[in-house]
Amino acid sequence: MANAKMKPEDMKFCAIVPVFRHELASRKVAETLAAQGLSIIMVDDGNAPEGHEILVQIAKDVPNTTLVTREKNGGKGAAVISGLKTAYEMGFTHALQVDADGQHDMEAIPFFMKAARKHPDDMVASFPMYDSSVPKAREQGRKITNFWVAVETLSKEIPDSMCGFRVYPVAIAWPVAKKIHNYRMGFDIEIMVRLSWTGLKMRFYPIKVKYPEDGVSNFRAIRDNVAISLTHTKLCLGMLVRLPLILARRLAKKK
Ligand SMILES: Nc1nc2c(ncn2[C@@H]2O[C@H](COP(=O)(O)OP(=O)(O)OP(=O)(O)O)[C@@H](O)[C@H]2O)c(=O)[nH]1
Ligand SMILES: [Mg+2]
Repeated sequence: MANAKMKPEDMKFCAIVPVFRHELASRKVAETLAAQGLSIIMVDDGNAPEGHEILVQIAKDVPNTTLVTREKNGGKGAAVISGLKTAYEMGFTHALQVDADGQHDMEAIPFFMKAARKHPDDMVASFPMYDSSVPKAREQGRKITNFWVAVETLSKEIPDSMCGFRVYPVAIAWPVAKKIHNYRMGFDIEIMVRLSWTGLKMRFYPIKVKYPEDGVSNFRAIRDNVAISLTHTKLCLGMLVRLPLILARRLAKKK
């Protein structure tokens, strides 16, 4: 793997922030990331002209912010793929993916960066700790996804695949991400499962998540849940194809 034996001093961190209809909340997110010394790749996922102007201004105001503009809205997955491509091209070794709506506890960033520095060749990801503001249906959907991800990876190594707060080792994640054609909410799940299939070690830590920061959610119950179900169907088939490989790797690990 390209990142093997990477030394902590060679690591170059950035944050990827996909933005759709969250341009107002994203300023505080960007300022907090910059205050932690992070370079920022903000992806404008086809926002309306007024939203785009706000993001242009944020990129001017907040140090080390690069704005990637997608002409048309493509979905969260499409936005993160654009962000990872830019991170790869700019030479960043690690990318912290974080939502623009400020749902994630930004105070956890130093902890996650420290974990990534300690384990530069691994994926450092999160599982959500909700307060009472979480919609029950979303919590239920997450449990169903957790079940299917355990089937798809034949393991319990991924306690959560939907939380959009995670640190990717870019040289490993980008080659996988660029082959994924899952541009909406299924992306976070699919890349996690596919990275697990490559044998990438994953480390999970809790993060506090609240609902909602600015009241804007792009999650569409029917459209996104249908897409997520299709994602699981595809990944279950993918698991069957890779079954010998997954089992062989499991056996090798046990020895
Ligand atoms: N859903 C969605 N999000 C997008 C899109 N493009 C970029 N994003 C960003 O992806 C992140 C996740 O979107 P949210 O609408 O917060 O979706 P979510 O966090 O799964 O849903 P909630 O838990 O209801 O907030 C945010 O930073 C969005 O601004 C898009 O087309 N659809
Ligand atoms: Mg959100």
